[in-house]
Amino acid sequence: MFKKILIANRGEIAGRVIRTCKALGIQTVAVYSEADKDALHVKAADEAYLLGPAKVSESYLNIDKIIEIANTSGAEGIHPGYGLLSENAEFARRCEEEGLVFIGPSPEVISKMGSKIEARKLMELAGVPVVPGITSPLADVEEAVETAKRIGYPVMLKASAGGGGIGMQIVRSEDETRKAFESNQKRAVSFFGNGEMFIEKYVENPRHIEIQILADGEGNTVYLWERECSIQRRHQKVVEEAPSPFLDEETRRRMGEAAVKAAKSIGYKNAGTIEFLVDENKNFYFLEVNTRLQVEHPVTEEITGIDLVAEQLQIAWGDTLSFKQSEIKRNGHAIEVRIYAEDPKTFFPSPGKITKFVLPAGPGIRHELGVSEQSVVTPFYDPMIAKLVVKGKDRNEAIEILKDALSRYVVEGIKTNIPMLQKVVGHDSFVSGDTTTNFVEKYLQDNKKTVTK
Ligand code: MV4
Repeated sequence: MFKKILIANRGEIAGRVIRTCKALGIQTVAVYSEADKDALHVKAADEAYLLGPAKVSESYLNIDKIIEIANTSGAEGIHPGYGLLSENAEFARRCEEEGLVFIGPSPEVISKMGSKIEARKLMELAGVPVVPGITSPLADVEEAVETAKRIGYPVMLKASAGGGGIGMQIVRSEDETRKAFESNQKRAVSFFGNGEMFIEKYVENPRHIEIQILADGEGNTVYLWERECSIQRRHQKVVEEAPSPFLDEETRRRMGEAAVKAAKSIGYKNAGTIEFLVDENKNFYFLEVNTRLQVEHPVTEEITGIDLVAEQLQIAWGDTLSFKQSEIKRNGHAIEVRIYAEDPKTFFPSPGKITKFVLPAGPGIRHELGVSEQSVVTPFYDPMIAKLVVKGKDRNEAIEILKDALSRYVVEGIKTNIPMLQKVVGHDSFVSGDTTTNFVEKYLQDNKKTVTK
């Protein structure tokens, strides 16, 4: 096993990785920006090195500096966490070149899955169900119009390099297609430096259900059930749970097997997630592959009892998976809510000093924290400050634990989305399992539309 690794991240996920390293006897190297000199991950690690100014381009995205610190500190590998450099193929390649183990999939896999069109094409070839649509980029607006007509409205126009809903739009007519094509292509160019666009049939009222997979270097690939992440606001997930209240055992198994097929077909190694859209009739369609550990990984850990970070480290070190598919259990129900430093009414970030931070404790309550009392939340990074994860013997018990925990969760000095989370979790539609992707729009009087502009 590794003796020492560097964690190229900050916030709760850096703390999460350090915790497992401690349990496995691995020394940890933190990196931080000037804005994070007092951050929790700096204190938690065995060593910590300054990267540079607050701006991510000069700190957490500074590949050269991170690699230099890894080499001089004697780290053998780098865990990228999520976001930041985690899905940057160039970073993974640079690590390899420098003899550092990138704790994640290969640069080739990251790069292929970063292109939504390429991913669609590969999955279609592998026999994984994809939404009806095309597998090569649209040449121009005329081809977009022809393709949309052939597929049948409504369709979804998407940027191949897309993420976070950018460069994506539902279109319901030829007129809309003409208007949407150029504007979304422009946005894709400015955000991703890549204007490749494609079209898919629009799946109405879908759920977002993703499958966690683990794959070692010998081709052993398993699925660790699903996470339902349908409750989102503007492509920002808010509540995630496992298992999905929507799936039956048959669909669950079919989705798990499709995810394993998807992963094997591209030679996936390490932890990954295969995202699917699931329609009202439980038809599922491949959406994308997330080539990283995800924010919501703890709900899978809670129901399986498997430490996903430990698995990532073992796989990256070259170990064989220590369990077979049939040995992966599923127990109880877990729900995660993301605590954001934001105004619950305007949804604007709410930076500032946390003057009081009192966390609920009790059976079934787990915290992943990026801050503590007296921490200063700066405007430079993602406003997620913590995750609250609960586990019950069933969904109803998990909801009760979550409601109680949220009612006892005290954060003062900054605003948080806790009131909004309480509305979601207390809503009859949530309790009954009606968790589709339009939940927030439909039930929470959030008049800002999610996809259409
Ligand atoms: C879709 C879709 C409906 N039909 N594709 C949103 C994020 C991006 N990765 C893909 N997304 C969607 N793609 C087709 N063909 C609906 C969405 C979508 C969505 C998906 C998951 C979670 C929340 C969502 C909110 C709005 C739209």
